[in-house]
Amino acid sequence: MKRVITYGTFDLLHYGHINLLRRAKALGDYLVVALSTDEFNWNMKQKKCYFPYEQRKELLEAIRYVDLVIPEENWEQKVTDVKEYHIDTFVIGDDWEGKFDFLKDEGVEVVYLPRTPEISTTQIKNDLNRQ
Ligand code: C2G
Repeated sequence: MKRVITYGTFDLLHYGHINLLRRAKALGDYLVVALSTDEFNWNMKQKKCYFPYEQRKELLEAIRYVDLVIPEENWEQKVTDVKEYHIDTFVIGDDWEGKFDFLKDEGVEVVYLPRTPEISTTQIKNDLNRQ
């Protein structure tokens, strides 16, 4: 049973997120998604989510590729998460290229996947504001 983990905000869920989750799941048998809490988003990523945590969690749990959703509350928890959930592979979009290589020291494979072009939550918000 190969276990994969990824992290993110996943606000205004879109096909770029789904492409990431599908490819992440294809790397193993079990996918954990660590979902950024509203506090973490605001305090550490200066992101104000449209959907609060519970609704973003519900949306993710409805996706066939996702097996478990846990809260992401800080930048440091990745090292303990990979131990606690017996993770073999960490996956994230290549906008984070190189940022999480330290997880290799925990015996975890680190994979950066190409982002899906032309779509982002920010782009959606901007387009809607222009209408
Ligand atoms: N993503 C993608 N293509 C897009 C948009 C997003 O592949 N067009 C990927 C991102 O690279 C990330 C995941 O989808 O792997 C979730 O994106 P965000 O919600 O923007 O995640 P982010 O705010 O980058 O949070 O500790 C890590 C952070 O929590 C990552």
